Amino acid sequence: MKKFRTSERLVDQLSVDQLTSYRAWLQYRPIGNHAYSQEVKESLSEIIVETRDEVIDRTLAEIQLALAEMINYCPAIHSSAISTRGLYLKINPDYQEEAFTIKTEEERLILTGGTSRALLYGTFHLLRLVQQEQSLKHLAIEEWPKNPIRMINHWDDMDGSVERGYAGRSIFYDNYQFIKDRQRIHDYARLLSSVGINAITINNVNVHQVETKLITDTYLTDVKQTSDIFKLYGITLYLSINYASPIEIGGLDTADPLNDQVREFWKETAKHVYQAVPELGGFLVKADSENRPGPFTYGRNHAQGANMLAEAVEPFGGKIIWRCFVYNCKQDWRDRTTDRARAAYDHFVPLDGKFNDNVVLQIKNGPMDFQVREPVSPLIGGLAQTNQLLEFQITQEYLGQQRHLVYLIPQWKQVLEFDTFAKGQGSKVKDIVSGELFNNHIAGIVGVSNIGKDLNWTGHTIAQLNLYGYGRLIWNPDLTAEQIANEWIKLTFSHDSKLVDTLLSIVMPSWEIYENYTSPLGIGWMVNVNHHYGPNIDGYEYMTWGTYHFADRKGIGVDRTLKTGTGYTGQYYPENRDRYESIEQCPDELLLFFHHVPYTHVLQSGKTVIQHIYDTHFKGVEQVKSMIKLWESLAEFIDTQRYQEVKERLEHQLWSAKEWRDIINTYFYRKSGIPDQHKRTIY
Ligand code: GCW
Repeated sequence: MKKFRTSERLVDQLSVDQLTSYRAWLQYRPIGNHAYSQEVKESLSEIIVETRDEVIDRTLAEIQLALAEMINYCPAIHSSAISTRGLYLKINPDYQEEAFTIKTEEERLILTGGTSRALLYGTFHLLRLVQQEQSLKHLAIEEWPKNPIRMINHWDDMDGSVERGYAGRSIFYDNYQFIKDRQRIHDYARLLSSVGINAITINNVNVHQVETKLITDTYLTDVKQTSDIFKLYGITLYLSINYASPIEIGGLDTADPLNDQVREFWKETAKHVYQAVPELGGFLVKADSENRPGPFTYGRNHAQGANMLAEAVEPFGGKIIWRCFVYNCKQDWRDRTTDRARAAYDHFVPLDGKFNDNVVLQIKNGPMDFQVREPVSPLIGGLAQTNQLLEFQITQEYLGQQRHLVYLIPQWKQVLEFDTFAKGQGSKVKDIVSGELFNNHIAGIVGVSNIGKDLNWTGHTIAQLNLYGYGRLIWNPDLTAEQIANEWIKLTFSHDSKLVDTLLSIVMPSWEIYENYTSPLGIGWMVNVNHHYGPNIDGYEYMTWGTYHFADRKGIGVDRTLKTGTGYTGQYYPENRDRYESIEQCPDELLLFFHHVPYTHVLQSGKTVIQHIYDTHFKGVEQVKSMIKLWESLAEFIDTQRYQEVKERLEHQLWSAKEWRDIINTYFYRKSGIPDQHKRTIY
């Protein structure tokens, strides 16, 4: 058995430590516990499977690889039982497509799935249990994904760069060509399917000139070859398209959705694309957003735009995923009446119920743009008759760009658990985006990828946890952030209890720590323009992007109330509206998102806003110092490469946190003239 099946070519070039980084959570470390390893060998002595297809072949290869590595045993595969032991793989068409059960029956383990894809998921689940050394003797596992679509969006451009990518270049493209060696894509597909991802877009939502041709013969063979790889792992490929394609590649002078020639162009194009890639999931569209073309140019609305495309892909079972990140990015900063936070709701709620069945709207989790703290987008719950997908950002654009250690699952948990009150109490986001609350045909969650060509996939080793956690969380939103991190630590490093506990104490508070030393109380931004890294409080204050904090010598915050502000609070159902509208009841962490208050305003915590700013910023830096100490205590448990890489990033994080602390504290001290009660150093 080769050391590492999926990357033979890479393996020859890599050191043991490098390979460890590359393997991420699929380590398959040898199991030292002899009794347990014996138990696994007996339970999985052989594999019985009656039907075969390409996904089942992957499944079988995975079991053989994993067991060879973990217990040095390679089970034989049979089409019918020859002993009373072993793992039986069965397909039961009565199961939901992706559901599986794993049951111990006498001496045998029975893994039953709705389809071969479900067997693949069940296998990864079982192998996770083995790596965590959990007994297989009395299994009665029943699993099904809460979200039907579990998708990754790549913002990869064909020149090989990745928009908002912090882990190296694209694994798909270089110099406007598909990369010929597709080993990385294989290994990536395998990682994704191991956490239940079932859909992917491989090109940026900002579709530039060359990428517009992905739906033409120039690239369709490559698209098909890429799709074939993902298909092996049960993942459906989608493409981002340029709304202006009829002009750019169709030779027309318009992209008006009601124009007959435009409609004909899309019908023909869809037909052609589906001939080449019959399994394609559909198209993802960013229209009328941040200078991208869209139906507004022709005085049409987004339902007209989306439905025209939906009709074109409908004969082939295709879907149109339409993004709701639509706002005026050319706003005048002097204009206090326009509020970017309102935009998605204002554009799309009037169109509720007007989209075709094969259209699904993709909504960012917050009304602005993936900040460290935002309220939940009121569009979720606001749309009662429209398919919708929730969009998270796994890549840490505003959260330290994978140089800072930030565990994102706690943030996403808050979003999913948020009660919208759309149908009364208990109308949680997780039940809306799963399609359950409003009985949607198409539903689920999308995440913007955080991987690239870096050997460890994510730049920061601990950022692997965000990808792992994303998959696990959207499969089952009821898992806690701690459970997910616990699993990941055991799979990725070891189950030594000191390591597990220490690493948990590093990752669990990391989001709050990042918030402590960056943008306070829900106000957001305060970053450098364009690249969005590091502090620059007024960076966006006098620009066109609609992201302002309005700090002056007396106070700070955006008044989004109905009474005196932009009226944004009115987009929520009454329970949330009233809570956010009231200065007294608005949660502290969102106060400046909803209200403009004096620095001396007293928070629910009992502190003034200004003292809160000073305290959290001093505290945040101390917390990063503690993280480093904790990490250093793990040196003996972790291979040199991963240990050093994380340590270096943590040291940079400390430097950066100090910059944030001193710049923010100094800025607000100079603006307000109010000293720190504890007389710490402010410049
Ligand atoms: O967060 C912003 C990013 C853009 C991105 C855009 C979007 C792909 O800064 O880089 O473009 O959102 O989500 O469309």
